[in-house]
Amino acid sequence: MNTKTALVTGVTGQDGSYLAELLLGLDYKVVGLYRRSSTQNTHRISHYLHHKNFTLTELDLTDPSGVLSTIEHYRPDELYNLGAQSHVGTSFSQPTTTFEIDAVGVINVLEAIRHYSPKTKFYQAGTSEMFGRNYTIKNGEKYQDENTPMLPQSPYGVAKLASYHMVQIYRQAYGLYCCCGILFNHESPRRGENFVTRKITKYIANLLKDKTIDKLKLGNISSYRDWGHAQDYVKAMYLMLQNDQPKDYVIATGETHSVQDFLDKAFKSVQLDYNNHVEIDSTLFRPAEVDYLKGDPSLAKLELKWNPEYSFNDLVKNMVDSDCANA
Ligand code: NAP
Ligand code: F7E
Repeated sequence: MNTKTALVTGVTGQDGSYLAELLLGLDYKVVGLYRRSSTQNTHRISHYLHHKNFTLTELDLTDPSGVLSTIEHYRPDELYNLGAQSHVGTSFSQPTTTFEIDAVGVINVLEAIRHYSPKTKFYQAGTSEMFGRNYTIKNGEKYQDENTPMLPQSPYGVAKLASYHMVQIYRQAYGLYCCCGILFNHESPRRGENFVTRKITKYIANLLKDKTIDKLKLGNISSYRDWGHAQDYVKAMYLMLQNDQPKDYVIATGETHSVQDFLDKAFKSVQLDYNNHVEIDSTLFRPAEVDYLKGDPSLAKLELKWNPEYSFNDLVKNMVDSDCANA
């Protein structure tokens, strides 16, 4: 029997919902932390809300006293910090809020662990957005790995980079077990509907139901992303806290595809041509863009024995099928 307790911030989000599910399956006691909202936003976790080992508790990461008292109360074995303002586009219109949650919020958690629960193992949700436009060239191929210098291109990337450095400082200065996953894009049927993949698959499902709907408006479809499946990626988070020592890892598939590739594959999977249904809307372009992301997950594969199960084709199919089934 597992007697471990894990705290998961952002439990109502895509990753939080899958991670809590994984930990419950491993017999953990899971405390899911969510931010209060005026309407119910627990649809992703409704199937285990009443699980005997699951507790749902309110916490806003920007509230230092709430963070301190929650961590002091539970003194968890593991804490996964997934709560964030995670939309890159929104970070340009709400830079201060993004920094408060994604950077200062992380300091709140690290301070609480340092003072009240120094044995807690801490996972911070880092991101490939921290690399910005930088890449390394190996064997003629462009990619990003743990040694690629980071130069973010968005307020979101800057906030996440600040928290990445904070994690390293708390590890070195105070000897805490804290680490940062450098995760590339990961999607699923639970992905928020304002991220490009889900916007596309949700549109396809609506189009199949009603052929008269307006065209799908998209911004820059020539950027490249390394897209994996969220269910594979939460396993890597768990493995990082079971490691011999705290260390930061790139988690990615090692493949890159353009937004246009995703569009093409998703529409073709239901025998449609995206060219007949998509309109480019210049207002959806970002003030600065990350053009190319392709991660090298070799270190995580070697040291964590992490191996993703979903291919790019599986991911697209899973998302289109799920949206069509629920339309
Ligand atoms: P998500 O679906 O947007 O979930 C984020 C969660 O954080 C939501 O539950 C959100 O609650 C919560 N949250 C927002 N502000 C908060 C606050 N002030 N206090 C407490 N909770 C707050 O994001 P995700 O895709 O699951 O990503 C999980 C984490 O990984 C995030 O930190 C994200 O930045 C990072 N990440 C994601 C990816 C990816 O491709 N998915 C890649 C790299 C890193 P509300 O519903 O109330 O907003
Ligand atoms: O954009 C382009 C957009 O918002 C992908 C987050 O999980 O991954 C995610 O950030 C690309 C960009 O993801 C639309 O300009 C075109 O080039 O789906 P996205 P993201 O910005 O890569 C990283 C790793 C994270 O950490 C983040 O939390 O698609 N694009 N048209 C569009 N994007 C959106 N959202 N909407 C459009 O209409």
